[in-house]
Amino acid sequence: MVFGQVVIGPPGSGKTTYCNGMSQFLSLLGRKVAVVNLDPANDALPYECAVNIEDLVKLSDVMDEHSLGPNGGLVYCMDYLEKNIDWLEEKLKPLIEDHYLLFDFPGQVELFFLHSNARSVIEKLIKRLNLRLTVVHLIDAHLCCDPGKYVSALLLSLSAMLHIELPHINVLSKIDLIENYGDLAFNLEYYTDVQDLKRLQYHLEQDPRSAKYRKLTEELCEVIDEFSLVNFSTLDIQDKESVGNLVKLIDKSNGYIFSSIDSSVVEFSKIAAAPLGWDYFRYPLLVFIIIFSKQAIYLQ
Ligand SMILES: Nc1nc2c(ncn2[C@@H]2O[C@H](COP(=O)(O)OP(=O)(O)O)[C@@H](O)[C@H]2O)c(=O)[nH]1
Ligand SMILES: [Mg+2]
Repeated sequence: MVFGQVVIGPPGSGKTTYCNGMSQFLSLLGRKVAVVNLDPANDALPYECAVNIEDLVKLSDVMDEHSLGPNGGLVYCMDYLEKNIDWLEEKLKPLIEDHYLLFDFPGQVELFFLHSNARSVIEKLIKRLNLRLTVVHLIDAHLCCDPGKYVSALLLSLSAMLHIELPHINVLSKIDLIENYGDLAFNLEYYTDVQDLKRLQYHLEQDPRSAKYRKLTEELCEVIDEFSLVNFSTLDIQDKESVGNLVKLIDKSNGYIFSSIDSSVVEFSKIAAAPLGWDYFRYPLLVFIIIFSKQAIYLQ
């Protein structure tokens, strides 16, 4: 079984930095890690990538040839990747023997709640290569400083969870910088636990830009509340403890923590094949002697 992570999130949320930091952290834990760059807009990669979408399709070529902007170009690239999924499968086959996979996806958020191409790429890989993947959705923590942006981050997270349908962990990234943006309206737990969104209303109304969307925002908050699916972990990629806590969560969600059970299946099969060697009622001989001698004393 092959385990890994699908790293998504808006542009600048820290996906590439995360893949770099996470691959180094996991390597220190003794795992063999392969990072797969599926973002054709990533330039100057900080990590050594095992597979690069640039070898299949280049965003600049697509934009030139089809007169597309960067967003349209990225949708085209994902479409092209889906059509050429065999190329990616062939590249990954040698790695799945013993590697843990990290997929660095593009930041265009519509790819993960509107279009089906990226989801289809992930589904095909899971089926063909028998992968166990968790989606790690990075959201820049500074969005907590603006109630309107925070609600849109919640909505984006919920939409991505419902669209991709995989084990999913939402993460407030760059949490080390949050103090730089001034005081939050509530303590950090309020934002990570996503409790009682009605309390945001007062703060939303303070912003004249949000006032005119009051009713809409209220309804959106109700939808998020009713689904009750979104919460956040936090991450400072430079902090060992922070990365370690996230790894534990991810390992639980994709089943990595149970992977060593596979090797014990061999041991279990030995018991299954052998004649019944355990007896619910059996006592060691010594226990029998003690019970028997006690009874003998009692009878005297
Ligand atoms: N302080 C801090 N900066 C970060 C962290 N993660 C990413 N960054 C910075 O955020 C910027 C965008 O990161 P990048 O990985 O390119 O984002 P991407 O577009 O989602 O791939 C870069 O300048 C990173 O150095 C973090 O945990 N803490
Ligand atoms: Mg990137």
